[in-house]
Amino acid sequence: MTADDNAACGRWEVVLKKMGNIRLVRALRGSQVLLRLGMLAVVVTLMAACGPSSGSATAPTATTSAGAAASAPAAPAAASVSMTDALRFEPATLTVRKGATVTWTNGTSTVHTVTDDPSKAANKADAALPSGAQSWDSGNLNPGQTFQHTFDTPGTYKYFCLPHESAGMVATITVTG
Ligand SMILES: [Cu+2]
Repeated sequence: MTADDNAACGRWEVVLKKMGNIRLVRALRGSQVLLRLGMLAVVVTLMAACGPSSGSATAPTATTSAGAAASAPAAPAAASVSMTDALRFEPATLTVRKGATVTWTNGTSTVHTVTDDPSKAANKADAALPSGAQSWDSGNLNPGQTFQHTFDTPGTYKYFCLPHESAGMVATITVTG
């Protein structure tokens, strides 16, 4: 036993004697139990002394990594396209995820359509569908009207406006898996 250990033992003896438990002191004297108690007291004292500083140093910091991961770039599940007075779809190219619904709004003073049907295209290249996807045609959309289509098949869609195909009113939507 070292001097420190003896000192620790001495302190415990004093405490225990004050408690009037002399027999316990005699039973413990020379045994490892008293040494362990003394070391435990030192360790507890050190932990209490170091607690505040080490606690603040290792305090968990707030993290937003989970939120950042959840908002990682991904094709949207919904999107909007407008018809313009310049006889264009805006945006002319768009990427959405599988299952997304796109809403077209005719904000012009002219009738337009949203058509993806090769059989109705003057130029077959203006209409394209992934294999397995059904063709569609909104029919005439008067000023202020809207049309929606949901894309369940991934791939590239090229669509056009029937009255304005030759004017270049053609656009593309890419649907990601
Ligand atoms: Cu049009």
